[in-house]
Amino acid sequence: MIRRFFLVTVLLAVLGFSNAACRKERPEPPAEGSPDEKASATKALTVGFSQVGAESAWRTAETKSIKSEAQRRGVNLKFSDAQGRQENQIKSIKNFIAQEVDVIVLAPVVETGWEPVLKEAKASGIPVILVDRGIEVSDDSLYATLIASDFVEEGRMAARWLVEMTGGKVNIVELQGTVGSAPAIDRKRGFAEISDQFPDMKIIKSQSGEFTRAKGKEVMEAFIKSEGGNIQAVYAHNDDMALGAIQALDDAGMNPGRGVLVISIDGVRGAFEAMVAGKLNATVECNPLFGPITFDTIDKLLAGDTVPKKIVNRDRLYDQSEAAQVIDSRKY
Ligand code: GYE
Repeated sequence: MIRRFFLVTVLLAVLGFSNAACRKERPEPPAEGSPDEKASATKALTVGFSQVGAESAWRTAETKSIKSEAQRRGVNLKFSDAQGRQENQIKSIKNFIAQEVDVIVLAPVVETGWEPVLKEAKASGIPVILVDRGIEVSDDSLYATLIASDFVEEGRMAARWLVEMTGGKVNIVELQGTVGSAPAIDRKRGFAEISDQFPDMKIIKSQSGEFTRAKGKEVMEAFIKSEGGNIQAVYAHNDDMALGAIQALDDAGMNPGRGVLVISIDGVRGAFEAMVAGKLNATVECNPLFGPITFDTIDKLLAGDTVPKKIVNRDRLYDQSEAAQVIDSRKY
């Protein structure tokens, strides 16, 4: 009797122990096909997201979209705001690697300088998804995919609109985005591709306004000081800088939207408000709502499905003619 009791106790202890050890390694999966199966598979996911910062309304909308989609799907999102600095992004990627996240999502502030840290991620077997901005690397196996708009085409769209409005005769000042960033480089290139075809379409000044409203205003004030009445149009690489420039033009009594044409890129609510007020002429939409597509892509990647190397978001231009009609339906 005593012997049997002893055996049972030992057996239970062993079973209990091995069960606990198992549980530590991997949680009991839900029964196959059960309604919770899919949700709980996603729930186990940990994703590190290294964001550029909060320089613009566009950026804030992107952050919100990714955070809320993560929450909706029960993904454990580790969010890191780099405050516009690449070294902060590199640090946070190293942290994500140390924490053994399942996937890293990176919105890279600039195009170059990523190889060493992405090699570390690759060596740890952690896939990296680039969102919204591309990078320059010699080995493109360092990232799984890039989800972004075609910034060159956005620049072309802005320039074509200006050609239509002016017949290709116009003096332009350009407010560039963050130096070295993909959208600043490509939006400048796309615009120039078109404007170069018109000898009287001249970019008389071009400088970075760092994608912010405050810097856009400051640089515009300097442009007004040096060029004054020569300025016939403003091309801003994002809406925030255009809104800053509009303030500077208003302060100088230069009548933005009429006396001086203003065109920008992003399509945020503030831009639609400025179009309704007649101060901004047009904006090229660049959709920041990355949440759903980012997590759909992560699911595909982890399921072993082939994911294209580049997923391109489609953009279009809005001008004052439809701003009032669509403003209420805008999602950001
Ligand atoms: O246009 C701008 C921003 O990378 C596409 O970054 C993005 C750009 C966007 O801060 O507003």
